[in-house]
Amino acid sequence: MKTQVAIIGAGPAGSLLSLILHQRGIESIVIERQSKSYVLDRIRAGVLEWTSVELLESVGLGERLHKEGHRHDRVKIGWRGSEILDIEFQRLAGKPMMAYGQTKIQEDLYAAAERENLNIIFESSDVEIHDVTTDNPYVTFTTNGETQRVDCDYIAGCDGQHGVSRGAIPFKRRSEFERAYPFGWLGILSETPPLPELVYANHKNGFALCSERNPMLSRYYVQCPLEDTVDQWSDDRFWTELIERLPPSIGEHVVTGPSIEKSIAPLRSQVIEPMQYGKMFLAGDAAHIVPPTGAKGLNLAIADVHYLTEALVEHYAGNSAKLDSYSETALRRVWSSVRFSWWMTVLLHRFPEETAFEQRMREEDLAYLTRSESARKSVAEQYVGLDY
Ligand code: RFL
Ligand code: PHB
Repeated sequence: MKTQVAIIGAGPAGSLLSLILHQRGIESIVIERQSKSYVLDRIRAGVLEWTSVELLESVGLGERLHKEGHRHDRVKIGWRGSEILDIEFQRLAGKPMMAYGQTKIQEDLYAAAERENLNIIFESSDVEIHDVTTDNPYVTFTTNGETQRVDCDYIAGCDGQHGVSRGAIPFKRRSEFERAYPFGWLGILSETPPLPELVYANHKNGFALCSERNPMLSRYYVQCPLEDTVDQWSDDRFWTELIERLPPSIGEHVVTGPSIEKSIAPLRSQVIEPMQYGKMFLAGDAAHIVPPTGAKGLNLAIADVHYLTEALVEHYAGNSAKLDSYSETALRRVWSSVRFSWWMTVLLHRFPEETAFEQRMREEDLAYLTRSESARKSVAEQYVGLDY
């Protein structure tokens, strides 16, 4: 096979990249390891920055997003038992956020891929990247028991944190920056009405988060030890812990019910530099991971795709300046989100080895945010995200 851009991974980054390139007259083939239904069943992100919403609108994915998404103008942060900090990001930073699950975005992307006849090859194994530093790079993989080869101008590595693309950059040519956090998030979905607002909490038992997927589907998380397994967390134990960690005036409104999904995710920050090697470009989780506390991961993946499509479109029109500086441009935004996600994580979790001193420092940060509108404005600006 032959195409202009071979894309590895059909998660949000890879499938959005293929769609926008197609709309701008550039051909691609997407190679995905999993089946379509497997990708659609993964429960992940829930909250979009407004720049992400506008980008999805601009490629024709705005209709269901606006119908089923729920706009949020603020988040609340519970701390020291009953205190509540209100970050009104719409008022302070001029933009709202949108609660719209990654599962729905992925459904919208696959529906658009079908409508526009995009070439996504699911269940492709043994993906290998070849000759990226030459003018004739190619990708090989196995599908239906046969080895296939795609020759291309460029390769986009959109294969997430466990993909193969980042490994195509020789060890000596890449830098990795990493922080693993000593805890995970236990997340559940339940068919109960969510709270009207997003609520984060710092409590002596650890972090908690209340979010939503739709008016009858709630998404909640609590911090848990990394060694925990879901069998140790009955629904009863989960609801008791969640409600205990919230300020009582908020916890009393939580509607409990049976969980329909329960999983534990570790928390990590990681950045790979540069995001380009020869004819290969990395985008999304393939290049960077953030802990979900700042709600940035999917938004960064969408931003990378924006920068990369603009760069490829200009390149094929005769100007390569943006393609040459793709890594630098994307990394500026990446580091700003990595810093914010790290800061939110440290502010809102309890670390196993810490002392009462660290907790006092954290509470002082929260007290300062409560007193100072300029401090809240700074958090609001970072939460809603930079313009492209
Ligand atoms: P993905 O979604 O991991 O997709 C990568 C795709 O590549 C495929 N793949 C391969 N294909 C071929 N060959 C190989 N060798 C391959 N290896 C992998 C995979 O099967 C997959 O289909 O990466 P992408 O597209 O970069 O998208 C990134 C987002 O999924 C991720 O950043 C977010 O989910 C992070 N995240 C959140 N982001 C937000 O912006 N807002 C949020 O509120 C938010 N909440 C979250 C989150 C992530 C979470 N978890 C579970 C990590 C909440 C949680 C709990
Ligand atoms: C979610 O709804 O899954 C969600 C919301 C906010 C976050 C992380 C995850 O910071």
